Amino acid sequence: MEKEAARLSLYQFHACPFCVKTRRALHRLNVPMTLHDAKNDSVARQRLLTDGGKIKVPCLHIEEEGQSRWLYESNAIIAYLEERFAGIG
Ligand SMILES: N[C@@H](CCC(=O)N[C@@H](CS)C(=O)NCC(=O)O)C(=O)O
Repeated sequence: MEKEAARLSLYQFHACPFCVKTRRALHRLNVPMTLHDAKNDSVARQRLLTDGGKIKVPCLHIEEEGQSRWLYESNAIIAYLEERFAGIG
């Protein structure tokens, strides 16, 4: 489980309701993940903009087989996490 989750990180704002909803899903599914504060951490913010494509949170960064994918939209992120982690751990 931890090895799987090591390839994921979440770009988010502390107080954004869509981020709160997404973090709740992480807790519920028991998925440990690095969180990046894209409001106050200028390096994380810049990376989200440059590599993800826009400043919009939450955004899930997925690294798989050397490929980088940036998944926007809280509902899409939660659906991805549920498909990948529900019933594990
Ligand atoms: N439909 C999106 C809405 C996300 C959204 O509106 N996020 C706001 C923060 S609450 C945002 O990133 N705004 C851009 C900004 O503040 O620069 C979702 O569900 O993820």
